[in-house]
Amino acid sequence: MENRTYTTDAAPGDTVTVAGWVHEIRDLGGIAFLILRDTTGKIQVKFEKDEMDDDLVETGLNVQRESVISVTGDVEEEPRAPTGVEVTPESVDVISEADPELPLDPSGKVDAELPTRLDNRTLDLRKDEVKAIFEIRAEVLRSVREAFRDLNCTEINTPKIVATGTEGGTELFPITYFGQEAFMNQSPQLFKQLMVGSGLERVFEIGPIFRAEEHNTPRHLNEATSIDFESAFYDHTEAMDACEHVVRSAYEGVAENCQDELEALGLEDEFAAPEGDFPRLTYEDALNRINATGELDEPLVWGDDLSTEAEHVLGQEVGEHYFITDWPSEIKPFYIKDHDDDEEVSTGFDMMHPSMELVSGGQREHRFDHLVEGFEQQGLDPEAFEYYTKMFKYGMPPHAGWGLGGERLIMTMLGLENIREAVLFPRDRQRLSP
Ligand code: AMO
Repeated sequence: MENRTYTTDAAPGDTVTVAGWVHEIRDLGGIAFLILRDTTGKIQVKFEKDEMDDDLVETGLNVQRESVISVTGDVEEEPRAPTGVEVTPESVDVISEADPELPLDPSGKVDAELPTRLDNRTLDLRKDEVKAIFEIRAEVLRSVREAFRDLNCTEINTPKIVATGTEGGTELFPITYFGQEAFMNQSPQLFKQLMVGSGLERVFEIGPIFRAEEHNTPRHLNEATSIDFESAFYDHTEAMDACEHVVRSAYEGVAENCQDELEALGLEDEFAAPEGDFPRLTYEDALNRINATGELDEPLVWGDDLSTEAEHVLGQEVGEHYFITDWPSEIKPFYIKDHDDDEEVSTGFDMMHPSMELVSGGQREHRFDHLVEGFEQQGLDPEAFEYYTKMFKYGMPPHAGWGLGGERLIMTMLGLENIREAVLFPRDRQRLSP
């Protein structure tokens, strides 16, 4: 639109054309105010009924809320207006009239349940506090990319339609691929590993992962955004350092560039980037600390995975981001390397927020014979993965990496109650559209 001025740029003395949505109309009798909203903010438009053309007043005050209009007029200082300025209109153009019945109220005066909000995301994102989540999400991804650049990584994109799963067979979404069975990829795991053996060495990917999780929970999605890292010549401790850098950078980017958004969410005072190094607890330490609280019905024993409840108990004990290292080999996937001096213990790690797991990673098995053995032990057919394993015969460096759940990072950062709040159009058991 030619000559359009954003509402926040409209300064006293200017003649402007502002365009956006009718947020509110307040008719006080002789005088009426229309509040116009655009992506930058809101501006007051003043109608003095006796002094203005009747048609202009009628157009401006009879328009339905949430209609798209443009207003041309002079901007003046007005301390009583919400932003300190107001526009006296010369013309009002109704560009797209809204239905009087709205499925949800973007002014937020009437609360809507999450399903209604998700069904009407366009209207939902007209609310400052909802829009703020997605502005912050964009900032997180920008900061994360920047952090990967600090680490000299190359961004890659790998296939989402694949022939085999990697993260457990029951969570796969099968699809038909020209008459052949195929799946939506659960993780870029094998592809990112293949790239550390290429000339690229250190890579990252930000992309969708697909998990056919059986149950709806507040922290699981069927399509999530994974932030994946993999580096040649890294061990698991170096991978953890990189993980810390990336997560901290995401927080710092938001703290630095999203003050208005944090304010819209009421988080401006409490938001802070994690300070200091993330504590690194071994799995054994973790079990001991959980068991010592006596809060679980049954104490955990070596080889148990951590239940949601166990994660909460430990999260409360630690109270900040932390790693759990040295997991039992038997509960980590085939691609995770065991410690050289004890094959019962793996180099696998998880990075936790006090409320949930955010990251899994580890050093990888790069020795061909051990890798093939690992497949067999997990009941997977190494031949189905030949495209992957064979590259381990042609010079594969030791390497390590991790995968970070993008929505969980945003959810925990902003204290959202449901992971769906951090996704525009979530996919879960009930939700395939929009
Ligand atoms: P994992 O399966 O633990 O590891 O996934 C890594 C991280 O991705 C996020 N995540 C999810 N978020 C929302 N909904 C889901 N259904 C979901 N599933 C996973 C979590 C989790 O910690 N290949 C390995 C990573 C690696 O070793 O590099 C992997 O996929 O935050």
